[in-house]
Amino acid sequence: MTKRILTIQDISCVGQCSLTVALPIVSACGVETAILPGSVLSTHTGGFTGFTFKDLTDEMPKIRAHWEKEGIKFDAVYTGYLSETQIPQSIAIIDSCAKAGAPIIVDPAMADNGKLYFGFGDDFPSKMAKLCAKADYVLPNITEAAFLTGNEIKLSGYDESYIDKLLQGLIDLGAKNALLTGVSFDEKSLGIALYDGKHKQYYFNEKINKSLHGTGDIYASVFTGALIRGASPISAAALAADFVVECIKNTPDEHSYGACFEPSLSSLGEKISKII
Ligand code: PXL
Repeated sequence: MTKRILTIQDISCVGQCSLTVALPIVSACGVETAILPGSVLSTHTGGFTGFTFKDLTDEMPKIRAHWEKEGIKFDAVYTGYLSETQIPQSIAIIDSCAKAGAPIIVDPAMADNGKLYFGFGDDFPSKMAKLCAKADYVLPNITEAAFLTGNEIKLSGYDESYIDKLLQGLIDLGAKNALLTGVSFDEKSLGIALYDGKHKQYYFNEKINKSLHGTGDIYASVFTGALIRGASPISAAALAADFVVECIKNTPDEHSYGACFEPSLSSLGEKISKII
């Protein structure tokens, strides 16, 4: 039977991130995708100025109450960029609308390249950590993992012991599995580390020296879609990494605000069929 997931994150109308990425990608994976927009912005907050922001937090308890009345439940919940007030609301929705045993996937989208995103205060990571505690899979980049675990941010020149500290810190928050993105031990490769509290696995790709907004959202969306279709966590993590590399390669230099994932969408379902 087709699975139905819920994804909670913002709509950035223009910018190839959050819901405009999650909805097409998870759907292309063959998974019904219900959405809950936490806010509507004219664009994302990275690289644009003067964007609009409409907070929809007030709608969240009303939407939850209706779903509770209708008995609407989800086979997984996947959260992304949220504002502070949307974190407790998301936890309440997970508690009442996720089916028993439904995987909870948390992308703590709040920081990159050593800095919190525009508008997030220094106390935001501790709030996001509460949502991470509910996660079956938490998917931070290195900057986010360092903020969440209170470790120093190291963007290069680290070794495995640093990655181990971040991974263990994420598990200590309460997450069942930590999937860390943007891991690199040398100039040539970039990849992920997956840790379940006992075993650690890595997957690497060639490093492309191009950083594009929204690639974390593309990564989390492919991972979620593949996992819910039945792929193992490491094969979903690897497929998502390959997909992001393909999208970055398909993005012309003059396209600066996001990654062009659209040309790769049509082959995604077939790629998932090969790994399940
Ligand atoms: O890609 C993460 C993201 C999502 N939504 C909004 C953002 C960002 C990153 O900056 O600004 C609104």
